[in-house]
Amino acid sequence: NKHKSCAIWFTGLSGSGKSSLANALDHCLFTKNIQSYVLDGDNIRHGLNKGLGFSQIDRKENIRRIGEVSKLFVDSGQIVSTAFISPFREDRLQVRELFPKDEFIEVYVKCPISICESRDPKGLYKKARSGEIIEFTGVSSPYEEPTNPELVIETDQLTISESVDLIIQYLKIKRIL
Ligand code: GGZ
Repeated sequence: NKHKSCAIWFTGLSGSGKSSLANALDHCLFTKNIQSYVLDGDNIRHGLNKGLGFSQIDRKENIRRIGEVSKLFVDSGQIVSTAFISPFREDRLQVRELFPKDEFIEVYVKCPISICESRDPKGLYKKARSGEIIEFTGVSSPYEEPTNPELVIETDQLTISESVDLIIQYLKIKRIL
């Protein structure tokens, strides 16, 4: 079970399916006896990044720290999957530059906002539309689409398991698995 370690950087709108995909991939890697870990809002924004909000400056710092932590996971030999909106191209580019080219895989989790909004599991889009939440990505704060992601996964077109298969296939082609 020798594998290369890398960071799999999921980016996309709230409700696009980043966390679901990262967790499904993590589970799949676990069944292959590959060391893997998921960083997401639950374990980062409530801990290390408690106190950071959603202004452009706070998001930048959020992403910068997550990039540095991801690097530590890769140094420790794991495959780390991160599930953050990371809406700004410049911030994602800054993270990319922390890694050798073949150890950073940007996955654009692409989904029309109308569908993300119809999912709205936490009712956040509704609150954003009413103005109860300000600077909400896609509504009142920008999402800058990746221009050159390693992978694009259209979550309104594929099941989670089909999406995981695409990522696994990519990792095999790149000789990471
Ligand atoms: C975007 C927000 C906001 C605002 C709270 N804008 O669907 P969720 O709930 O579970 O995921 C969203 C999460 C986004 O945090 P990230 O750390 O991924 O964002 S970033 O990468 O831009 O720093 C959403 C919730 O936090 N949330 N307020 N204003 N998402």
